[in-house]
Parts: sequence; C-alpha cells; structure tokens
Amino acid sequence: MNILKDIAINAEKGDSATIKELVKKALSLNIRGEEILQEGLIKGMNAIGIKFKKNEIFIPEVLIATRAMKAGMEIIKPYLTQDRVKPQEKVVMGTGKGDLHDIGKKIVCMILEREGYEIVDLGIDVPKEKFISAIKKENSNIIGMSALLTTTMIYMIEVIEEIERAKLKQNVKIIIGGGPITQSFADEIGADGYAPDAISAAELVKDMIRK
Ligand code: B1M
Repeated sequence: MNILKDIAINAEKGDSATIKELVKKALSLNIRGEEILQEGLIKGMNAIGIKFKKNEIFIPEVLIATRAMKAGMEIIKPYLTQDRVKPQEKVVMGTGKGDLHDIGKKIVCMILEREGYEIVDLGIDVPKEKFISAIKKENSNIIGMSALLTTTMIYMIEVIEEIERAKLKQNVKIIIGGGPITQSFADEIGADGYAPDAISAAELVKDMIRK
C-alpha cells in the first residue's frame, strides 16, 4: 500500500510532521496499527540501519529518524491498546546497562500492553540491581530484556546471575530479544525464552504464563 511506503520513506527521512499526518491518515483508512508499525515505521528504521552500517549517515540522522519513529508510535499506541482488558500479569522490561536503544523494546511493551499485560518499563541502561528490585517490588513473574549491541548483550548474563543469586530464578521467567540475540544465545545463558519480534514476544509471554 502506498501510504505505508510513504510512512517508511518519511521515517527514514526523519520527517516527524509528515509521519504524524500519514499515520493519522492510515488509521483513518482503517489500516491496522500493527501493519502501520511493521510495514511503515519499522521498514523505515531498517533502511536507516543499513545506511548507518555503511557509514552513509551518522548518529544525528539516526536520532532524527528515531524521533520521527517515536512520534508515529505515540499516535498508534492507543489504537493498539483500545481493546485492553484488565491487566493479567505484570511484565518488567528493560534494556540492559550500557545500551541506549529503546525503540524495539517500546514496541514489545506496546504489543504486550495490547495483549492485556501490565508493563513496568525500567527504560534503558538498566543495571542488574534495578531489575532485581523491580522484580521484588512489582512481584512480577516475567522479566524481559532487550539488547541491540553485541557489547551489551553479554550484560544479560550478569542480570541472570544476579537473579539466581537473589534466589528469584525459580519464580521468574526471563525472556530476551533484540538485534544480536538468538535462540542459541538464550539457551546458552539460561534465559527461558527468546523472541525475534514483538508479536512473538507476546506469544512467548502467553506460553510462559501457561507453564
Ligand atoms: Co545504534 N546500532 N548505536 N543507535 N542503531 C545499531 C543497533 C547497529 C546494528 C547499527 C549498524 O551498525 N548497522 C549497531 C550495532 C552493531 C553491533 O553491536 N553489532 C549500532 C551501533 C554500533 C551504535 C553505536 C555504538 C554507534 C556509535 O556510537 N558509534 C551507539 C551505541 C549507543 C549505546 O547504546 N550505548 C548507537 C546509538 C544509536 C542511537 C542512539 C543513535 C539510536 C538509538 C535511539 C533509540 O533507540 N532511542 C540508534 C539506532 C536507532 C540504531 C538502528 C539504526 C535502529 C535500531 C532500531 O530501533 N530498530 C540500529 C540498526 C538496526 O537495528 N538494523 C542500530 C528498529 C526496531 C523496531 O528493531 O530494536 O531490533 P529492534 O526491535 C525488534 C526486535 O529486535 C525485537 O522486537 C522488536 C520489534 O519487532 N525485540 C525484542 C527487541 N527487543 C526485544 C525484547 C524481547 C523480544 C523481542 O523480549 C524481551
């Protein structure tokens, strides 16, 4: 659909004003929020990633595109959560220490919220101690960690070790995701599950709760 292509192009350009207009228009055409995210905004961000990797653009351009992406996400959010029922379970989410990427994590949070979970989003650059205190304070049985850098994915190991040290591991399911994460990495570090995208993350959480 052309409007989704336009959203992707403008996300890539970082044109927040046009993104807002196009996303509103797409919603008025009854295009589902998830489709706008996947086929519009995320496609634009992926294109940015390719250019960034090739050094065709630099951090300022990426930040401008991030701002546009977030502007679009804010508009879609209520449409994803409109059928929300009473929260079923609390999920603590965060991007681990050293990592400032949060777009993917926010999308995962949005989809989980839509599925009726209550999200406690600890944000970015989260130290292990903060994960532990949130699990205790929120009495949560599911924690989700996101990492986008090969240098920060290993911090997940420290968080899991800390959870074990705090004797919380038997009560908590740990799910992980993000660009460099794989199922075999999840298995290796003792995470309970891995999801490659937000929709599968929601399915994974549902499975974890059933177990
Ligand atoms: Co960064 N960056 N960045 N960056 N950045 C990447 C990740 C990179 C792959 C770019 C590249 O080289 N092609 C590369 C990492 C290389 C590597 O480690 N292998 C990289 C680098 C190198 C860096 C810096 C080191 C650059 C520098 O300073 N020289 C620096 C590090 C900063 C830090 O974190 N300490 C840096 C900085 C930044 C910005 C701040 C400018 C900005 C982040 C802004 C923000 O997030 N608020 C940024 C961005 C935007 C990117 C790219 C371009 C886009 C990431 C993104 O948002 N994608 C990225 C390139 C890329 O990923 N191809 C790149 C869209 C998003 C929807 O996808 O996050 O993968 P993603 O989330 C998906 C799934 O992964 C999954 O579901 C989501 C939705 O489907 N998922 C989960 C995510 N979390 C999950 C958790 C789950 C389950 C599923 O369960 C809990």
